[in-house]
Amino acid sequence: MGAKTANRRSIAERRDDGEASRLVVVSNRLPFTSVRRGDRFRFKRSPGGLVAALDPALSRRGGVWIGWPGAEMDEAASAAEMVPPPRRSDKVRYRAVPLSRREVALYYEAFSNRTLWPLFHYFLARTEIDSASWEVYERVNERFAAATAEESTDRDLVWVQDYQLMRLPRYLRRMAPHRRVAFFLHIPFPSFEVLRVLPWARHLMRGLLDCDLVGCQSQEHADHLLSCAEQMLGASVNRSEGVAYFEGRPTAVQAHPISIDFDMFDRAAAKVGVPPEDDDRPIEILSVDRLDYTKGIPERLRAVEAFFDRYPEYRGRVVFVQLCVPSRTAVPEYKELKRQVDEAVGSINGRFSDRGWAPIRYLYRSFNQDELVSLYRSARVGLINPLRDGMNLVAKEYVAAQIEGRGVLILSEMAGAAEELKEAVQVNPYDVDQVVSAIHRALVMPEAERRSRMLALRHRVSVADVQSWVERFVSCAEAAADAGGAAAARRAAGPVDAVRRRLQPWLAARPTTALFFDYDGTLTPIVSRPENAVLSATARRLLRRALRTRNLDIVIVSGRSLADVRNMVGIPGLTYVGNHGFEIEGPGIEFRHEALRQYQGAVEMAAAELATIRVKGLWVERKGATVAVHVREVEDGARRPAERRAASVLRRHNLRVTTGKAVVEGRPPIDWNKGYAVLHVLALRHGVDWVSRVRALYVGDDVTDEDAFRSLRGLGRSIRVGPATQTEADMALPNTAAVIELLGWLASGAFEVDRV
Ligand code: ADQ
Repeated sequence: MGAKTANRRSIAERRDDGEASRLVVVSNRLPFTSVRRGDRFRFKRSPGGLVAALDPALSRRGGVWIGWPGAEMDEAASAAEMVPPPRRSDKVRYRAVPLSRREVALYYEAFSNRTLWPLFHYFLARTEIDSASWEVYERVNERFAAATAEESTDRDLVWVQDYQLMRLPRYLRRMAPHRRVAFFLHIPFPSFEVLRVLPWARHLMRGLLDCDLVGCQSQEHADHLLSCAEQMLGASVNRSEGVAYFEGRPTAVQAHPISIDFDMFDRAAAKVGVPPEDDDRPIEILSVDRLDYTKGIPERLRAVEAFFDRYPEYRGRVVFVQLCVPSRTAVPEYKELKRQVDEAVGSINGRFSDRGWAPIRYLYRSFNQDELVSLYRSARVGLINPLRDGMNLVAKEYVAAQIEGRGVLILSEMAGAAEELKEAVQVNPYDVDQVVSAIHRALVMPEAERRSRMLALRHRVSVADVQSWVERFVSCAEAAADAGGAAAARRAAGPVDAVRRRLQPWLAARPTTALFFDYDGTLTPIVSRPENAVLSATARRLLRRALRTRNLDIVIVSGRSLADVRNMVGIPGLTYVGNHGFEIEGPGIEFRHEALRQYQGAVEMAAAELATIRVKGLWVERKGATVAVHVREVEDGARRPAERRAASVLRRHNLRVTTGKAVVEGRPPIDWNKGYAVLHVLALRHGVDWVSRVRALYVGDDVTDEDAFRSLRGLGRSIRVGPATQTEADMALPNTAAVIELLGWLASGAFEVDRV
């Protein structure tokens, strides 16, 4: 079934019960600018592909477009006056979210354009980190969410656009838990290592994971988003299905490459006459960009200069046409970029110009569509090599205008478009030599090769145009929302989610978290021989990550000897508690209980006597401070008597006897256990008044862990692993796998989100 059919049917289904499912588009800007003229507003329509694509979809289905009208908040005007008055026949309404001057400065110019924009385009050095602008970004997103909640119903599909509104879904979900929400990111989604630079990265991720669908420009961006969901929030991710599960609900994460109105460009190009190939006029190489540092204009100009140096025979025969649309002209960085570009063009033209020929034609203004198409049409080469770009529509527009298939597209491999436009000559825009070679190759490329490449590109863009982008996105969003509702209900019942939901607000209320994990039966499943209880690679990876997580303190607690448990886990830097608490070692802690020396002789003598017991399957483990008799491999009928015998030997040596899972242990008869050890560690690491600053959580499965559960009652929280038993613990998890899943979430530090 094609996307179109799926889309129509789902709309029809919803109309059966009388009310239509409308499309509610939310974007930073409305598709027009409201300008005050006296006591009324005038509306100037914004040009652009997105407006042209969404408008027909909105009119077909009916809906609302919510956004900022471009005008500053106006004491004298209400939001209703800032949008065109609705007419009875209109199926589309507009809702203005007015912004104050300060909000525009901090939410839009600062956080959106000086923090998110450079960071998401991998310009770390240009990324400003400022909590005041983050605060305003939050508040504005909340306000957009309130307007959206008011304007939509649970039948509608809310479609949020772009990086200015990444927190909106979080607020909307709180205000309207059953809204169907989808999000499309027009810019690249960066890799984990880049995104983590942002102190509020987790908050953004949470915002996105409150959607039913998040669409990215390319599969690579979608993959980055899934990794960040996993690593920052501990979400469980299914890469092959493209789904992240978080807080009991799934979010589909998919590539939905945006496109252009192919037919419109194709028709417009057909109206423009094209000069014959053997014309004497210089060959044109065309670049079209908003003047933005991500587009790599100075880098491109360096390549142009290097080209005329390396291939002097093209002087007088080739002209580079650089079109720039003015952009963000009030921002100092953009003013500086403009100066840099002006200077570079001047210097290259000064160097090479000759008898009426200049190597660069530089046009700094906006062009209307016909002028643009005519330039595309006459250019032999489209040089589209941004340093980083979400998609880059110019590349697709150039292709659509090549109706004879003569032109060559040189495309940056850093643009989202590179994933689709495989037949372009692809370049690394930072590699000036490679760009120079690509220009030369394009100029000498035989016509047959040019045509086969360009016709293949045209086919790709014509079948995936912007109308099919809208339809496919909407139908995938509806499918994800409908499937997600059911899946959310199923998963919400999951034990890890239940525990996570209870822990989240509790953990978030203190700056530091101390996590205590028992080893056998908690981090690893119980096996018959202790030496076989090997930590899984996943558990080890998560513990390593947890060790690096800010404000997280990890302690491994075990009945094993200290050396043994340290060796089994094998991660330096953690705190280890061995021998049920008699030995502790970790950063800044070196502890052996003072009574150990006193009872060492008794432990050794008991161990020697126990070693003389001849029962098949029974074996004795000397653990230094304590001794254990293992009976798991003793056959059923003989186990109880063997346990009794071992216990009586231990008692005779004045040792305290504890019975665990198929093990009898003897230890010094002093009041000390895992529970005391846990409190001791907390006091040593965080001071005696740790309760006011630290959340302590203990996870264990054994009877000896009950001491820790008891010690933490009222001070911390505890989780018992395994089948329901009588326990002192507050919560339960069914098995080791569930513990590891919870560890993933804890290691991600996701619970910290609400601490801010
Ligand atoms: P932009 O960064 O604005 O968009 P791009 O995709 O290239 O980048 O779109 C630019 C648009 O402006 C094109 O439609 C082009 O025709 C037009 N344009 C460029 N120069 C012009 C000029 N001098 N006069 C008139 N029009 C001009 C963001 C992301 C992109 C993503 C789009 C859409 O940064 O990566 O492709 O959104 O999702």
